[in-house]
Amino acid sequence: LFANGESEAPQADDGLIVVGYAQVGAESDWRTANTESFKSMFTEANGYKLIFDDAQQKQENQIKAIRNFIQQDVDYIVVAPVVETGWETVLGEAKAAGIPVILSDRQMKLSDDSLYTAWVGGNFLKEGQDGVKWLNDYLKKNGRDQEDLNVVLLQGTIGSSAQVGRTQGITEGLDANPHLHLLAKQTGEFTQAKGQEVMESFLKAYPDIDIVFAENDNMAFGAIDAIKAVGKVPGKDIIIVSFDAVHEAFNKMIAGELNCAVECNPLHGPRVAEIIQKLEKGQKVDKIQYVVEKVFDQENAAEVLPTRKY
Ligand code: GYE
Repeated sequence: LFANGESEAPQADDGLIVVGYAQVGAESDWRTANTESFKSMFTEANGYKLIFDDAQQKQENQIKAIRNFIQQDVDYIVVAPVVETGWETVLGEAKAAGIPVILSDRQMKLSDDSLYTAWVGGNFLKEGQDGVKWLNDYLKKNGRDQEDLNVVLLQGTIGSSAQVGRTQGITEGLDANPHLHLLAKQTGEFTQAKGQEVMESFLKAYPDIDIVFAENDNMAFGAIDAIKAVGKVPGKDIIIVSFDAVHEAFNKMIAGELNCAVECNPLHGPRVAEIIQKLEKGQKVDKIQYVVEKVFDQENAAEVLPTRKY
């Protein structure tokens, strides 16, 4: 109690490390798992106060959130950037305020890499390459590698590093195989509803689609519904390859409706906490930290599902 009888204003961050997390949104199962990973790691019991912001897939909202974090003088700012570009000004403000910025999940393309301390996430280019490699192996195993096949691509949020990397890996891989013909590519914004809508329009425009690449599982789920609606069998009449490998993707592989899910691990909470703990101790951290990821298909889905964490 103060002399005037008033008690000190409660300090929520007493002794706690305050972390502001500028999250992309809630567009997919992957994203929900990522949010959950941060919320369960950055608890008071673990010594943190988390200020969480959902930007609803809009960069302008994320910029506002970061400015808010700066104003509140948080100890660390974590950003999963919606898109790659356009961050210099606001990160310059964080730097001027002396607040370290850690990137997680998607990357930024910056003119000055000293604007962030470290990044941890998946290797999206490699994921795209792995998806095509799986397809080539699968076609060979099934005696279809000499067949001419038509492909469509459902892309993620245009300009996000997850989209940029996966699209590059997929399209370069398709270009290298003269039997695979990319008919069209379009964004489905990483959501199931938009994935379904775009797939419906693809099916109308192109009656002979053999293969779909969906840059995340949720768009693949939408595509599966669109394919069923035109009386075709997903996973058989049309081969589907997707990315993330969330629980429901395993269920769909076990049901025979999805052929392949390239893993992208969303459980970055503990990884970011480890970076923060090192920085707290004054230790050096690796600037770029890729998470190792696998590829799953109908042959191993049932066996692997019980061990999946998201
Ligand atoms: O694949 C998708 C999510 O950035 C890797 O964002 C992430 C992607 C993930 O909406 O499901």
